[in-house]
Amino acid sequence: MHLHHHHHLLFPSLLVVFLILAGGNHASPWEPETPTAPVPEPSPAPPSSSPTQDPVYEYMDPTLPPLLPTQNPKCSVLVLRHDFAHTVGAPPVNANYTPPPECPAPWSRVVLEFSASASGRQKDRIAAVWLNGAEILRTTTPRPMSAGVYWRVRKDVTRYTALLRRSPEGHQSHLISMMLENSNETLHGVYSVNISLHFYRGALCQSGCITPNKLEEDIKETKLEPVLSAHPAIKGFYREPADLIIPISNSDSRRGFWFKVENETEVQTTMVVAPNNTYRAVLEVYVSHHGDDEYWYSNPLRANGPTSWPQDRKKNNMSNNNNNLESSKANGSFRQVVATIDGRYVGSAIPFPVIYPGSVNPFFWAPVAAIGAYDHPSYDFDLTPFVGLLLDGQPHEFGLTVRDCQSYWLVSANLHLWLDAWSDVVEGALVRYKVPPLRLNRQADWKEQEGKSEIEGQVIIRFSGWVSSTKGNVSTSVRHKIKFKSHIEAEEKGDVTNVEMELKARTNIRIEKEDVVVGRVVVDTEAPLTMATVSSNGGGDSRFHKTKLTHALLETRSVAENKGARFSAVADRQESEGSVLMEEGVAMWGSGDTKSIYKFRDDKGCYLRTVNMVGGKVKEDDATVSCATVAAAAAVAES
Ligand SMILES: *[C@@H]1O[C@H](CO)[C@@H](O)[C@H](O)[C@H]1NC(C)=O
Ligand SMILES: *[C@@H]1O[C@H](CO)[C@@H](O)[C@H](O)[C@H]1NC(C)=O
Ligand SMILES: *[C@@H]1O[C@H](CO)[C@@H](O)[C@H](O)[C@H]1NC(C)=O
Ligand SMILES: *[C@@H]1O[C@H](CO)[C@@H](O)[C@H](O)[C@H]1NC(C)=O
Ligand SMILES: *[C@@H]1O[C@H](CO)[C@@H](O)[C@H](O)[C@H]1NC(C)=O
Ligand SMILES: *[C@@H]1O[C@H](CO)[C@@H](O)[C@H](O)[C@H]1NC(C)=O
Ligand SMILES: CC(=O)N[C@H]1CO[C@H](CO)[C@@H](O)[C@@H]1O
Repeated sequence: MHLHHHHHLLFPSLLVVFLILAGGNHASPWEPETPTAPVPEPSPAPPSSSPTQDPVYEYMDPTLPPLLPTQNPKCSVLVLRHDFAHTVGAPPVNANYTPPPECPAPWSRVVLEFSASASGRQKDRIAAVWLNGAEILRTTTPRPMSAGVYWRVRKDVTRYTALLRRSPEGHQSHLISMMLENSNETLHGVYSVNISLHFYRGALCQSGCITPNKLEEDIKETKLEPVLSAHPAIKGFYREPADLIIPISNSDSRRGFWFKVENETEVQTTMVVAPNNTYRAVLEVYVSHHGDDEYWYSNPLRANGPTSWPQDRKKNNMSNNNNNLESSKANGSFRQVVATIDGRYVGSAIPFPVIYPGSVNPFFWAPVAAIGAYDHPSYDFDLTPFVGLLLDGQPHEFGLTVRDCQSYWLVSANLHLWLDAWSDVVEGALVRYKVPPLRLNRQADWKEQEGKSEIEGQVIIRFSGWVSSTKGNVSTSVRHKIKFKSHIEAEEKGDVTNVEMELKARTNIRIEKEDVVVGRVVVDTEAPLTMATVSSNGGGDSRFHKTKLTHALLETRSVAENKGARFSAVADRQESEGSVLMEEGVAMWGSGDTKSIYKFRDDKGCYLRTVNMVGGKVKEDDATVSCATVAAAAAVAES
């Protein structure tokens, strides 16, 4: 089957498959201290601006199609509608959300649909959506180069059922909030946003599920027993939605529920009292990087390293290469978001370097967003081994920090707790805790603006604990391996730069009951990035940058539980090439080609989408659910 994509396609056969990186978030973060340059940015090719301002031009994040069952959602509710015109410094916009009485929980799926349009040219902005202070979507807006731009993000939010349903205390109404700081003063674009929730009940994969050609064999070979598919993220940690979700977020929400982290010594904390009948815990962390760390993945290791990154010129107002101004954007190209309980390390992740729609070369990302830009990945830490420490009825301090960070990061987390309905008191203990520090080998060799920086490190972390509830005495062992390598090089007085990053992480979770293994979860993640830039004088104060960039997010998950096993694999890759003329940090002119290849495979089926954008125009947009095609594409990619 070969399908051509026009906006949104329904894939009845993929009913149960969800977006892992559903839409996109965008927006170059609002930088209050950087005045928006008055210079209009000519659009290279795309949309002729529409005088009627009707949404006519779709920006997209070509990932897995969201769950679109042949059956319609049981209920759909528009929960928030707002025009973000001049919202700098304003608190989040709030609306009451009432769980739909005509389709009460439980739901087989809940899908959040974020649809937005821009009335004109605008910068990209960071935004988030919270439900009762718990984050459910971190997103960036695109960087619309004309009026009429619209886009959609659809995300499986079933894991937030505890926040979406009627609360046990009987409160009918919940608070949904959204933050998007926009300024329509210099660029006049107003962002109009609608947020809806779609509730599904009943089996989502009835008779119409795909019978993939090649997959049958795979299933036999690996003795996998196919079961109902779900969003890959849910497979690993949220097979059943939690009973209670406690936000680890800013209780002073005037500037949003997220915490702003300015430096590595700053630990943001929330006190939490866990119910005495908690038997499982997962911490889900959302992060985004801004300001001096917008390009952390390409930051050199010393303050007066290369200054040719376009963004440095913006801040430092450099018109030529020979001034040896200090770059504020040093500190190396390594960041690690770390979660603690009472000061003790309980989990960490090296964040996937999301490239914002205004970053590197804005013409790369219009109309196709960079990986994760419209729906930032979140990071899950299984805290079940620590549950025993939380069962004393006392408040415990949950902390979030970003190692080696510079100003600023926006961080928040959700503590998902599963409660034993049959018991008032659960017991548990942490048994093993081996958490060596992630030691980094840092090397820098710079002479003026030429040289190189290297950072390398790896660590294996292990902890385990038991929790005894009416579900039995269950031991959970977590093994987390992180491997990181980054190389940054500059030649020709900083005019030629090369950035390479490799990030690999593997989480193994083993669940045992009476010394018998009853479950296993393995999540493998890889995030390679390469970026090569050649800069030259563009005339006057401008600089001309030619960039070639490749990046990818690869993730495989497998879950074995009782007699069932499931797996999923996502490979989301992009290759971009193009030029941009920057003047005082503003893209004056440019062009970009981006090829996106998104591959998904699980025990139920496959999906491949290829979008080829040339000079800002989509030249090819193909999707297929043929596993043979996906396998062939995989073979090509790996050769
Ligand atoms: C928001 O919803 C309203 C009412 O359904 C519709 O007219 C408008 O076009 C929607 N806007 C966007 C950006 O989807
Ligand atoms: C910004 O948007 C608001 C609300 O739509 C409007 O009243 C105001 O005139 C706009 N400002 C500019 C400079 O366009
Ligand atoms: C870190 O940031 C906090 C909050 O802005 C500030 O109070 C503190 O002085 C900073 N620490 C360092 C070492 O810069
Ligand atoms: C950058 O420097 C030039 C020349 O020194 C000056 O005219 C311009 O106003 C400066 N721009 C900013 C944004 O500081
Ligand atoms: C939870 O357990 C602790 C310690 O056993 C006890 O002090 C506390 O009262 C219990 N809390 C509730 C709500 O039962
Ligand atoms: C649960 O099992 C662990 C060993 O796996 C044991 O040390 C602990 O005492 C058991 N707890 C209970 C309440 O039986
Ligand atoms: C690795 C590194 O260079 N870390 C530095 C980051 O910046 C802070 C202060 O801004 C320094 O204290 C760290 O040593």
